[in-house]
Amino acid sequence: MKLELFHFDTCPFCKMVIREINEEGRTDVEYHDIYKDEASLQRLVEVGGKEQCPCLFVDGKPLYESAEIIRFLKAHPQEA
Ligand SMILES: N[C@@H](CCC(=O)N[C@@H](CS)C(=O)NCC(=O)O)C(=O)O
Repeated sequence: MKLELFHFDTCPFCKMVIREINEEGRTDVEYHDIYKDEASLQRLVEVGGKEQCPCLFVDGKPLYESAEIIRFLKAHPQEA
């Protein structure tokens, strides 16, 4: 399962998701800062349909809403 988090530095909802990732000790999430990488912003808008962060791409499919993302991460621990 490929996990990619679209985020930016000053986004409090992104920070909640990143805290969860760190607390779980996950190393399986690839980060894309949408304001440091124009291609990431374009991909988020093209695939997700909006610029809202955080957004977790799960095998390329967008999942918005920090609470939903955290729920998903808890339900899908990092695979060995
Ligand atoms: N309910 C959402 C709120 C997310 C949100 O408001 N994100 C802001 C940044 S902190 C954003 O991306 N705003 C731009 C937009 O929605 O287009 C969540 O919990 O993830």
